[in-house]
Amino acid sequence: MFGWFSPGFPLKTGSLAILLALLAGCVPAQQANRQRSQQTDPQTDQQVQPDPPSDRSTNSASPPPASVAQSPAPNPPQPKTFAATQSNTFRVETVTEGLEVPWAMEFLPDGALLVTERPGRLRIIRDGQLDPQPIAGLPAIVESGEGGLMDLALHPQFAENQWLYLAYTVRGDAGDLRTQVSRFRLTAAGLAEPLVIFPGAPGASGSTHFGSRLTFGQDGKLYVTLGERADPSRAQDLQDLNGKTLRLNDDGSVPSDNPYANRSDARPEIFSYGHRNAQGMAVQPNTGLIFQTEHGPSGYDGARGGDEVNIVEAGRNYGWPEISYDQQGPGLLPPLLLYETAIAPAGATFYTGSVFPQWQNDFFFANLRGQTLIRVVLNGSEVIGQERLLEREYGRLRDVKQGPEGFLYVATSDNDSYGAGRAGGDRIIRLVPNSP
Ligand SMILES: [Ca+2]
Repeated sequence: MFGWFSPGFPLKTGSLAILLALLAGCVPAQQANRQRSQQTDPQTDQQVQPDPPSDRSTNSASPPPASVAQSPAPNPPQPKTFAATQSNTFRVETVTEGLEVPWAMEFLPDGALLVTERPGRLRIIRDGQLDPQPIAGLPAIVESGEGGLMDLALHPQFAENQWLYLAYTVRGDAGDLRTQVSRFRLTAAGLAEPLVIFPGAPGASGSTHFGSRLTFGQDGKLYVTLGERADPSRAQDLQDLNGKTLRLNDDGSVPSDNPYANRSDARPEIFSYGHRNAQGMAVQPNTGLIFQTEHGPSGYDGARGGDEVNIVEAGRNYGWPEISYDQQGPGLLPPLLLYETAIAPAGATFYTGSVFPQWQNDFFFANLRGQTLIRVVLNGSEVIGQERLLEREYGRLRDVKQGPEGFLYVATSDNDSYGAGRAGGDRIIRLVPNSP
């Protein structure tokens, strides 16, 4: 069962011993967490430290719903192997550079590429040319640490309604920083008809763990990731929206079939919980399953590493901070994929194009610290194997999207607060097949 980790991601013997002890039922998860933290030397680099959390309690969670509490312990990870395929069939082209922390990309129906820059600009690339003028009409955005202008999403009927959604950081009434989501109509003159569809939940004074990715599901609902604002216990508190995935209607109202819609002791917006900081999300084409990438501990809140890929489902608890890495606990879902060495996973997509036929329906996600694009080969929710592309060739990678011609576009992030900086600014590059 420990072949779950492909050869590139070896399982350390310390965590193996803890997992065996957990399976034997003799070490509570919290104890195992402490043991593991003591066994692993924290790595040090230019990671910024968050402000002190306001509450270190790990026991403030509302009790899980009966359906979750009674669910059986998840199956242990199954053996996985590397995909045999080598993807050295592409070349890399630079689409544009001179960007500042491009956080998210979306292609418009006409083939133009929209790009958010975290300082608070929305850019557009038409026919390979970056418009020097940012798109007008953005709201007031606070750039602070990991916060600023983050994700964008197009409404499923964008061609008819031109609705565009942005997730961005604002300052709340209490002076806190929080993630807000607004809808706009994209016009030739810029963004129009602004409508705040999610005003944001009370956040924190610090500038880390905002999330925030926006993705429409195949059910037409808008899914929103919110980080736990460097206050781990909030991820388990069902009356706090931080550390959650939210599920909203396209106007921000709450769907009546949300898992906690009829509970008085939980927020109805919540779809899944126990998340630390999910910065990638994509819907699997044939199944509608929602895949997320999530950052594991950074050293101050657990041994650095333990990054995750999860499939998020209604009402489920993804464990943070009760479990991380390969720990297990009743009603807590372990990750689909675990990366013991920190890679800082970010934006994600599924490939559905035709110019890379060997990549059909594969899951791709960009990695910041890992400076790589990871390709995961799947059979539904079963991992067949994975492969690392572009590793340490183009710096920190923030987002990945498929272009209209089937090329794979990747945004770099060397000019954020963790990056080394790059004189030419951040880039958008694309993977183009060598033999079209
Ligand atoms: Ca987790």
